[in-house]
Amino acid sequence: MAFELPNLPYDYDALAPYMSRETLEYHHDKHHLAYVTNGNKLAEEAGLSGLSIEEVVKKSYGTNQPLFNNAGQHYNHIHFWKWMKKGGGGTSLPGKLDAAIKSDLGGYDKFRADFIAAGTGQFGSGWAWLSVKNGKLEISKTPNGENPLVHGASPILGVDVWEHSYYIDYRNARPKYLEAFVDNLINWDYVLEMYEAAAK
Ligand code: MN3
Repeated sequence: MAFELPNLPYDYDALAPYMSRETLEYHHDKHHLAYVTNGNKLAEEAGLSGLSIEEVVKKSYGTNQPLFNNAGQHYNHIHFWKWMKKGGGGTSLPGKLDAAIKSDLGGYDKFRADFIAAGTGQFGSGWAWLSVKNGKLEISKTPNGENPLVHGASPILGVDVWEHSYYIDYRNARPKYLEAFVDNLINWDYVLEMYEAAAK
């Protein structure tokens, strides 16, 4: 099925001051739209336009880099919008996630530090991730449009560290953006939803 640009699940002003209307307008309306438009063209050329986004991402990895870049970024952004909400973040996690973060990652404070370090340490464009692999949570980072799906893991939370995601609001202060994302934006209910789906 053809890729489609999803609407943002909130108003363009909803995430301010942590992520501005201007950032969302450029990031969603222009960057994400370009991944959808280019992804559809390349998927059709590759004869893969009938497949789900997850299948296109996995099939194009290592075989069709232009398609993978766009399909990967489409997948990443579909979820990225939903991984944020107004009044998100903070330390009140759903019980099941809180317990898993304690047992697999050493607790919330260590998760926060390691997740921010992964995003800060990604050289150039990319993403930091919280994923489920072999039944356990893990933190990782990937370059460009890559994601944990192609490394045998199920992503349940990701943060975009391309400059287009933070340069308008934070300029070069990527760590400040990552702190604001964790402390004020994460939609833990959606993370839980993906965690439960990954555990099945
Ligand atoms: Mn982006």
